[in-house]
Amino acid sequence: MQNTHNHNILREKNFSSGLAKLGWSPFFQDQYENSAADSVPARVVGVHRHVFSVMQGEEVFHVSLAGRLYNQATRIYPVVGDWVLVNEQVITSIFTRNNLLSRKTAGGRSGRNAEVNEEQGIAANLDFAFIVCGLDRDYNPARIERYLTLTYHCGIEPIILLSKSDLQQNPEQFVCEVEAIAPGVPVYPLSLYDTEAVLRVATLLYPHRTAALIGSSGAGKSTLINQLAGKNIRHTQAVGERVGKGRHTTTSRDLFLLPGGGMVIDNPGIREIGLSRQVAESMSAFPDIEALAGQCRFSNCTHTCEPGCRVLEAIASGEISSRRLNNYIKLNNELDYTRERQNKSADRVEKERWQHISKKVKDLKNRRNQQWK
Ligand SMILES: Nc1nc2c(ncn2[C@@H]2O[C@H](COP(=O)(O)OP(=O)(O)OP(=O)(O)O)[C@@H](O)[C@H]2O)c(=O)[nH]1
Ligand SMILES: [Mg+2]
Ligand SMILES: [Zn+2]
Repeated sequence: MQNTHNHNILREKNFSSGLAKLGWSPFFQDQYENSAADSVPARVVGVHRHVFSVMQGEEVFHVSLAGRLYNQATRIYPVVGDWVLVNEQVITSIFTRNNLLSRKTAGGRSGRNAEVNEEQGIAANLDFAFIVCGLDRDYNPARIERYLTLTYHCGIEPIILLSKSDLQQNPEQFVCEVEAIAPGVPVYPLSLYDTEAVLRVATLLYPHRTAALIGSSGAGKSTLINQLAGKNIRHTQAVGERVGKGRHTTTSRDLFLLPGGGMVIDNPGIREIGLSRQVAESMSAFPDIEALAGQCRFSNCTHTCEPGCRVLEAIASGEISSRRLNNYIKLNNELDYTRERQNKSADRVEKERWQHISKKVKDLKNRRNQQWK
């Protein structure tokens, strides 16, 4: 039977080189040495509801998740890039992650009691996150700042790729602009028609490194994967041809092993990156403004009109651009909105609780009245 065959391959102990190719490191080896002898490590390369594709060596197997893990209160669910232990086509445990790229989901739609700010894991154990932003109407420095905040918060090194550079006369101008908002972060132009640029990305991933591609729908993430792979392994589609409510061409997250040795994870475009409270509070994309804000005369300074505002001084002297301050303030406002929503939902929960209690009291009264009759 196919399953038994798979399992026998999985059990082969001579896997070290195969694992290294998939990004295995001493961090995981240490964990493995303390684990049950009859399970083997594998890397999650695809998640399809309750079926997980895992890779071991060159082969991909489809496995399920042990009910015990599924029902755990902590609910650690494998994501693409995770290292897991597999025994008899079942994932029996998930290795502690090096890092996890995650974002806040809007929540609340799936049920009244759904958490407003649920963290959704995107990918685990990454060496980089490639923030892909097209130099077409997708271009939006404020959005890049938000992606940066997200990656910093997750402890993942960002690299910015300005795709569709062929659509601009002077792409270097955009590179400079983005470099100014992302101090110390590599920013590269990228184009479908520029093999050298694609090669540069491939080199960043060699050997055995893993990167996730994030960016809006239509930014060119899958196009890049196809170029790195040297063949069409991902379906792509022109922005204008996208139909239906989803609009996203890519709908699944998958990890691909590239011929050059690296690994990339394709993601569906993120329509809106919700920042969780902790992320927004960390605000790491604006360390310059944060440092200045700490020196303002008033501790609750809004940096809009207050006397003794160090941030406004820095803008007057040209140290910081006013556009950058605007983005900082916008992010702050979003944080307030998130808080407000959290509080609102707490109020609603409280209200519902009281409605429930008062109904019970009413029922009880009615029953009592009936007894007396
Ligand atoms: N001119 C130009 N067009 C590009 C380039 N890269 C991608 N495109 C086009 O942009 C469109 C969208 O590309 P995709 O790769 O499907 O975008 P995506 O980021 O994967 O989108 P989702 O899967 O929806 O998240 C396609 O029509 C591509 O041909 C580029 O470098 N130059
Ligand atoms: Mg895609
Ligand atoms: Zn101030």
